[in-house]
Amino acid sequence: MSEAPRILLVLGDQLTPSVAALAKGDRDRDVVLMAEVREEASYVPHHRKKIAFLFSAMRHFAEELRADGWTVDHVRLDDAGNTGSLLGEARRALERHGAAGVVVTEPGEWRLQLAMEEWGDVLGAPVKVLRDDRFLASRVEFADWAEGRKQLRMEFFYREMRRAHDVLMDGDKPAGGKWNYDQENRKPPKEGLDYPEVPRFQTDDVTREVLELVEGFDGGWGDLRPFWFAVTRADAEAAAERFFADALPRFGDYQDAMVEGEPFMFHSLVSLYLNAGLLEPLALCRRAEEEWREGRAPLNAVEGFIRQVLGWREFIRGIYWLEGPDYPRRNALNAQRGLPEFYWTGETDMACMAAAIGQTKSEAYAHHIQRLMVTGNFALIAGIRPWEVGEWYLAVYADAYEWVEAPNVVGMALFADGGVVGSKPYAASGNYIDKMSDYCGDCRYKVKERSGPDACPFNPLYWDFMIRNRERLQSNPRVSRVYSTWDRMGDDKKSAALESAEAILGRLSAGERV
Ligand code: FAD
Ligand code: DLZ
Ligand code: SF4
Repeated sequence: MSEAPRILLVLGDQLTPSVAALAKGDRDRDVVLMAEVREEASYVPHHRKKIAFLFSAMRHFAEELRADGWTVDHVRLDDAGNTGSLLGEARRALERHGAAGVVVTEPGEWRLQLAMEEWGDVLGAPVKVLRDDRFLASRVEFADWAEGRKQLRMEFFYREMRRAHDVLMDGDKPAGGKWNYDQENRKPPKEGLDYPEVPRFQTDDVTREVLELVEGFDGGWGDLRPFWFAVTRADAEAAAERFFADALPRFGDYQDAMVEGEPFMFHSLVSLYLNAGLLEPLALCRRAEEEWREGRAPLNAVEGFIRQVLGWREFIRGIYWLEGPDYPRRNALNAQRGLPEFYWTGETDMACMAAAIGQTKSEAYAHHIQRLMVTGNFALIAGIRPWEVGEWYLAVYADAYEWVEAPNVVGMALFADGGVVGSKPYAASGNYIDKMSDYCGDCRYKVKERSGPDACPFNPLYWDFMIRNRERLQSNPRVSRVYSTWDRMGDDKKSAALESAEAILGRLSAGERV
């Protein structure tokens, strides 16, 4: 008698042929289950482009697996009987196929991880959760690295990853003699730069059907069309190749720059593909290294890109699992203001915020410095509740899953973890934004004014933040000199700044336009 099949559950962000559940499966016996479910599509108001991307990529992946000999049971959102949850669909699939149990690769969020730990009891069938080996550092390896360290710093982790995976190394030395070329990667934008075209992919019948489905979906945020993301591995690889050829050489120089009307600049736009499993991190790093070794891209660009993928991405994930399920709700600075409505509407007079939010609404994308130093910085200095900021980031970006969103938001942008991810808050006044962008010229606010109704809101809010948190921050050697500057300022300037901040915060509380 043939053995009962197992249900190999593949989640929407596990679209990798070698993902653990498939690697451990038996294509002659097991059934692959993929399910579009309301619960996953609405636990935050995801960007419509993000939902469409994942649903279309899931459908394409299901076809690829079928062509590869797998039996795939793909449940559509509008299928009759769809229970709306992964657990419900696992139960139905167990019954439909007379299956002996469920095998799944560990999910990317505590929410699902904790739920899955109970699934076996609820379903009355064995549920095996396998390690996700698509990351270069496993949760256990990261925990081992972290153990006994007083502070976890990305730079040291990154060096170990470079050594362990022999990336950008000359023997046991870093290629070029230095581990990190970040100092060369902070050029402000200059006029006349020629930005590469972002690869935009045609929609096929599968994607068109998904777009109609998402159009009728009640929930979600942002502009669904025009839809241009890659939805297959082959197209995602083509998108990455375009980046290596067209943008990588200048990726480093202008990594931190922001330009009105240029949402993508020289960035790679690979995060959504990487995080859904359409691309693999080590392969991307090796391709980037090849561009340097072949003399087609400079070291500062290539090292910068590799540091983001091999360093930051892995470090951030390690922190998420190390710190535990309460991490997204941490609030070390006791920030208690609600998220201003303009994060959703984009209706603000601050040109930098309007640009970042506007392109987020249309493209489900903003690059790192926009996320960190514009929308993140504002939320930090205005004292917005971290979990509300987190929900916004988790919803609005096509690449957002809690394992990567939470440490970036709660840790890096808001310092709400008290210094686990970063050694100091990334608080900045308008001066930083002015230096790194061309936003301020057309803004209704004046970036050089420190107080008063026309002052750039980032200026008084910056000081208000520093003073509100003085007790906590002034002993930090990386921040203390800011307090010396404040202490040297005249009383009239100090009170004008704090009064302006109070006025702005009052307007935010009253829901008035800022
Ligand atoms: P590039 O600038 O081209 O960088 C290359 C790759 O490096 C990215 O694709 C990404 O995979 C990786 N990377 C770079 N920085 C980070 C980082 N800090 N953490 C993890 N990976 C990184 N990234 C996400 O993938 N999902 C998120 O939900 C997310 N939320 C963020 C929230 C905030 C507040 C901040 C400050 C950053 C966030 N990031 C997030 C990190 C980073 O902003 C995005 O990875 C990047 O902007 C994606 O665009 P790109 O592919 O063009 O990246
Ligand atoms: C983000 C997302 C969405 C929008 N929809 C689905 C879905 O219908 N089915 C599914 O399996 N996964 C979906 N996902 C991705 C999951 O939310 C993701 O696997 C978890 O958040 C863990 O990272
Ligand atoms: Fe942003 Fe201030 Fe510049 Fe306006 S003046 S764009 S609010 S930094």
